[in-house]
This record gives sequence, structure tokens and C-alpha cells, in this order.
Amino acid sequence: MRIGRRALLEGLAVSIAARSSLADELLRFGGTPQELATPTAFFERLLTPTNVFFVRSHFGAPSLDRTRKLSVAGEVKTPLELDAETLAKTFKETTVTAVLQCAGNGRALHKPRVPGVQWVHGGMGQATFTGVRLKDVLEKAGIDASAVLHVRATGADAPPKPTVPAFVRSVPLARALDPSTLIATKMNGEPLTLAHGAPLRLVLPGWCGDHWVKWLTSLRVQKEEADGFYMQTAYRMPVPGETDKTRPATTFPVKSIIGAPADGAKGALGPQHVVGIAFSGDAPIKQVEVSIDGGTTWTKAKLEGDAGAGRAQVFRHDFDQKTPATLRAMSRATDAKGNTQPKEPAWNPSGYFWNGWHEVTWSVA
Ligand SMILES: Nc1nc2c(c(=O)[nH]1)N[C@H]1C(S)=C(S)[C@@H](COP(=O)(O)O)O[C@H]1N2
Ligand SMILES: [Mo]
Repeated sequence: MRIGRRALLEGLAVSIAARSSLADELLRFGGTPQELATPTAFFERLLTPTNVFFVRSHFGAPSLDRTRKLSVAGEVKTPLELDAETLAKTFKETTVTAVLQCAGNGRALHKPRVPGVQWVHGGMGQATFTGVRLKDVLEKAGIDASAVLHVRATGADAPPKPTVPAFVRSVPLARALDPSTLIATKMNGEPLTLAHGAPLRLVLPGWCGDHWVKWLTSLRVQKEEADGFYMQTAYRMPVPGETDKTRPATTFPVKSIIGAPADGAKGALGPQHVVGIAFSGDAPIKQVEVSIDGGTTWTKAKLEGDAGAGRAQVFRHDFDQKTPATLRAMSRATDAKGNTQPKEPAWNPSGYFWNGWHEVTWSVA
């Protein structure tokens, strides 16, 4: 079955070679190079290398233009036109470590199946993002921070034909003014690659990837949420208790993924190391529990890395296996607000935010 094959592919243990920006290790969906998954094997470390970092671009990248200007306009006192160089000279540089995750990551695991990119676990990664605070840029342009406003963002990528809607998004002003929201110029310490939005992209730690507009060309402060398919139809979740009402998908839920051992691996007797990453868009991770008896008993794993909302930590659970066996490990994370990864996440019509317990099976002899 296709899900099985995908899961297997995403889980394959691959060695990382320093290669071009779009590494061979990335796992391709369909025929386009713009839906590329990070192999699960990379989720045993804090930072996902850029050359295996998942890519999701609806229409493909525009040309690479590191001097492309970003305009800041709308309900502002002084409209601005800035390129990456001016931005870096004018505003203070900041770095955040954050998970970038597609809202549809895990879609292949929702039951019943939902059409769309069939991500298993690889529609995500964690990187450091460096740039300037969106807040500083908006304040320089002059905004009324007390008004109910939205910041509409567009990128330089164009739809394949005029009848296809452009990728236009907006974020509420309050989120735009959050100190963690950046206009990034660098990822993992290097200038942004074209696939990841060079020269400028939005970064919104804790919120799903569709808000992280790449190849940024325009920011417009306006009274309404942005119009158009990508804001009004796609990337929305049902509002609980209200029929036919939806709201934009924003904060991704608590989740953990086991990066090693790989599902289906064959290993040696002796020390076994279950390693993965855990994160929540809503709050720092409080604990990750691992079960090696099918969910009957759970042990707290060791956590590594700094805790923070929208930020992944590594978890580890070691045990010793003296006799040949087929082993199974399950992980479940809980965040500081008490949200716990469910065994079976709630289904939704677009197949967003799958965050069920992760399980791997391997054998030792
Ligand atoms: N301009 C533009 N920005 C975009 C997209 C796009 O198609 N065009 N895709 C979005 C989606 S749905 C996701 S999940 C992230 C993926 O970011 P990445 O390709 O750097 O991993 O970019 C977002 N930003
Ligand atoms: Mo996405």
C-alpha cells in the first residue's frame, strides 16, 4: 500500500553527504520537485541540515534575486521599500530556533484518508532562522498597534496560469508584532537557499508552515484578513461546535517523532537507544514518555536542548536487550500547558495536524 511505502521511504536510514542544496536524500512526492520530505532518520538531532530540510512550494521557486525589494505599505504612516541588505543594515539581527512544519504533515496517517500531499512524518524540520523582527519593520513604517489589523503577505512565485490563485496570506497584527516573528535572511547560519525562500521569508515559530511566506515581495497592513483561496479556503480548521465555520490553522499541536532506531531496522543485542524529537507550537515540552511494552508502562525520556514553544527538543531512552527479539517503542509528548499527544488524533476535512503517538519496530539478534 502507498502509505506503507511512504512511511518506509521516509524512515530509511540514509547517510548524509554534503551536497547541493536539494539533497538526493530528500524524498519526492509526485512529479514536482517542490514536495520533498525530510527522512525520519534526521529526527534524532536538534537541527535538520538545510540540504535535507523538507520543501513545500505550490508553484515552484521564482528566479533567484538577492536584491529583490520588499514593499511595506497599506495602513502605515511611511511606506517602505527594502532589500535584504538594507534590512540587515537598518534593523537589529535576531536568531530563533524553530520547527517549520507543514499543516498537512502526517496527512497520510489520518483515517479516513484525505487527499493532498501524503506526508507521513517528513513535512517538517527544525532550523535556526536569522533575520530582523517583523515588529521593528512595522514600527519603522508606523502602525497603529491598537487597531484590529492584518498583515497581508505575498511572494515572488507565480501560479502556472492566470486562472490559478496566487499564494497570498495574512497574519493578524498581534502575531506579526510578536517578538519571535521574523523576516529571515538566513537559515542554519547560511543565507537562505532559493528552495527555502531567498532572499526573504517570514518565520512564525509555533505556527504551521503556510504562514511562513517565502520569496517575500510585499507586506500590506489592512483591515481585513487576506482574500483568496490560500487564506479563505485552504489552511483552515473547523471551529469546534459551529457547523460550517472555519478559522485559519495556526498553532501546531504537541508531537514527538522517533528518529532512531529506524522502523524495520535490524540491530545488535546490547544497549538500545530510542532517540527522537518533540515539540509543541503552544508551549515548551514538559516531558516525553517512551513505552517499550506496547503502551502498558511508560518511562520518562531524557530531554536535550532548550525548551520553548515552537521549538523541538531531542529525547532519549536507553535500555539493554540481552536476548534476540522484535522490539517496539512508542513515544508520547506532553507540553507545559498539559496538552498530551493523543493515540488517535481528531480527524479534520483537510487532514491537518496529525500528532498521534509514534511507534517503531526493529529486531535485534
Ligand atoms: N511564496 C510561497 N511561500 C510559501 C509557500 C509557497 O508555495 N509559496 N508554501 C508554504 C507552505 S504550505 C509551507 S509548509 C512552507 C514550506 O517551507 P519550506 O519549503 O522552506 O520547508 O512554505 C510556505 N511558504
Ligand atoms: Mo504547508
